[in-house]
Amino acid sequence: MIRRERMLRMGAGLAIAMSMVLAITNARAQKTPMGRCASIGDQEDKCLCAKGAKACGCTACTRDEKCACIVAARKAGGSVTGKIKLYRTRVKTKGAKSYKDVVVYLEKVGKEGDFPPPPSPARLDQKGLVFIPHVLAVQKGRTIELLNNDNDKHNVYLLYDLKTGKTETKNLGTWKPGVTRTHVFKEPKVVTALCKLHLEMAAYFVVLDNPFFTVAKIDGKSQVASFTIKNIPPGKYRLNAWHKRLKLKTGPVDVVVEAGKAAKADLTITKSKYVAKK
Ligand SMILES: [Cu+2]
Repeated sequence: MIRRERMLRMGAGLAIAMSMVLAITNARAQKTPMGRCASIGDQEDKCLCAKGAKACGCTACTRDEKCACIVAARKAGGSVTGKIKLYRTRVKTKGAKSYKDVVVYLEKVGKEGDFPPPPSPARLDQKGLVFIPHVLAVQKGRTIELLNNDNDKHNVYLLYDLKTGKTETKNLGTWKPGVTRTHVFKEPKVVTALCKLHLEMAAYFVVLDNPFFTVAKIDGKSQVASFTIKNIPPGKYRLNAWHKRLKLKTGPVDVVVEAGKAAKADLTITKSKYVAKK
């Protein structure tokens, strides 16, 4: 009898807690729709509304495909699509620390502040003694959640080169299983992430100026990667790429983006010794 009562009381407590969570969620949901739509971050086909953004006049954001902001951006913007080929080399594309990832990005688009980072966080997980993903491309200013989904403690230790040529280090700390911490990079750079407790763990943050990038994957068999960067405002840009070991054979290429059209641009990456000297 006593046990039953306790169960009932727990059930009632749970119901109250759940209704409180629902009430809070509803209150939040009601607040956001009147905000203006910022941009389509990270090429996601989702509407990302952020307060104070002036990029479009979407006053009733629906956060989905039908959002007027997305439709307008698609009509107004163009895309860049192409292939990344390897010159005189092959890479391993299997395994947690493979060489399959190529970050393709546009160097300068618009003015500072034209494309605020998405309000939703990016994620770097730690699971099975592996950082997931191995390469995380992220817009500067976007919050990154650093998860520990293992049964063991993990540490995140950052390494990056300064403009002076020196290497800077930053220890973000060590945390327990189930704990998530956050970090924000304010400047574009390439950062290596390590775990001091598990020396085999490594990941790369490629921090970029704007949301016009993608992480292309090299196919193991063909050794070619395909990419598309969408919703780009019309203009002339420089297309660049980052790979953890290979470099662009002839440097960044110029691309002209026109509204509603797909510009084609192929890139070749290779070992440093084959990179064309300027
Ligand atoms: Cu670790």
